[in-house]
Amino acid sequence: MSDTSFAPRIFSGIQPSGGLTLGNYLGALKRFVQAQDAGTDTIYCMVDLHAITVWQDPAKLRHATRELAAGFIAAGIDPARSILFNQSQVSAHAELAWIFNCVARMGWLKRMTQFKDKAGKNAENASVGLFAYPALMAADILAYHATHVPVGEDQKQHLELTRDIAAKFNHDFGVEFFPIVEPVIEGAGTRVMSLRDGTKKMSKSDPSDMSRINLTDDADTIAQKLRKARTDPEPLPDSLDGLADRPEARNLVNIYAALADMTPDAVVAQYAGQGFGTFKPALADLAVDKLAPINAEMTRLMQDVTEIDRILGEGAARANAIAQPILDQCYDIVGLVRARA
Ligand code: ATP
Ligand code: LTN
Repeated sequence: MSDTSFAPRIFSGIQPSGGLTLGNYLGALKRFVQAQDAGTDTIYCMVDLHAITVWQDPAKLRHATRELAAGFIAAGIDPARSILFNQSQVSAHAELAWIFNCVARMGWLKRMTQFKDKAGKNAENASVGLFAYPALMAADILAYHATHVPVGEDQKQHLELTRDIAAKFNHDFGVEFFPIVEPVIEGAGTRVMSLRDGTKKMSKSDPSDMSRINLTDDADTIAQKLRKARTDPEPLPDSLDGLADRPEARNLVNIYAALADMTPDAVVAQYAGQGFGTFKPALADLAVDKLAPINAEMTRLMQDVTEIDRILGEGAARANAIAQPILDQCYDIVGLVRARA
């Protein structure tokens, strides 16, 4: 059920915690561009405050933030039509996150699987920020009264928490102030899996570079990684049911479908009976075809980081103009005195 009392507005974020992967492209960036091109009000954010919940080398963080901005633009985000900025330049995110730290319950955050995965066995030594991460994510979205959030499947639980925070705030203060957001998770590319293990998500933080395709990989590297991707000796079946217990094969079919804008059913119908000796080179050609122009444009944009910083500054000013009045109203609802002229 979507919240009809708020105008449709899309918000999403990506962490500048490393290079972009094919998973980020298919699960997030590609959808961001579709939403923008459909004429929806779109706000996209490089969530640098989320990135520092785990250690980031300052010089690398700066580089990753600019490279991520270049990735957004190269993939088709137009800073004139979408608002594009980095989170730390708009203080409303951190301020609203504090309010939400006081709304969210310990028990809710303890259930978050991303925290458990990222903190691992050494949870006592994880940062407080890593634990509180979902309250900041809720603030990102709700500071703009966004109604729809396109993300990959791994973020579903965080969006449910965002809904819980909005509902509890509205209930506690007797208002209808924050919208109950809708996750937008659909299609074949919402969970791209590792090329080495079809049961693990493709991740920019996986120690093995062979497990992922980076948007900065050149054509030969992409072809080589797909050729070496783990599969099985069977040919492709004639229906998707035949891939139920073949996760690696299913992943490559999904990637093909998402890149070609086809359904996975149509892909197996086209390649039924063919082995991976045929399918993998076809997939490599398709991937290179789609990713090479993005790669080339990122390289070009990265030659002028002053221009990237200018775009982010301008985006931050536009974002702030929306978020600040919402934050002011929120503080007033909570009973925080605002006496400055
Ligand atoms: P890490 O892999 O290091 O945990 P991440 O790439 O998951 O980082 P973000 O950069 O914040 O973290 O993710 C940005 C967006 O990309 C999110 O919407 C996320 O759901 C999506 N995404 C990330 N990995 C995948 C994947 N393998 N398949 C589909 N979508 C993905
Ligand atoms: N938690 C997300 C990144 C993220 C985000 C957001 C996504 C931070 N804030 C707001 C959508 C909306 C991740 O780790 N992929």
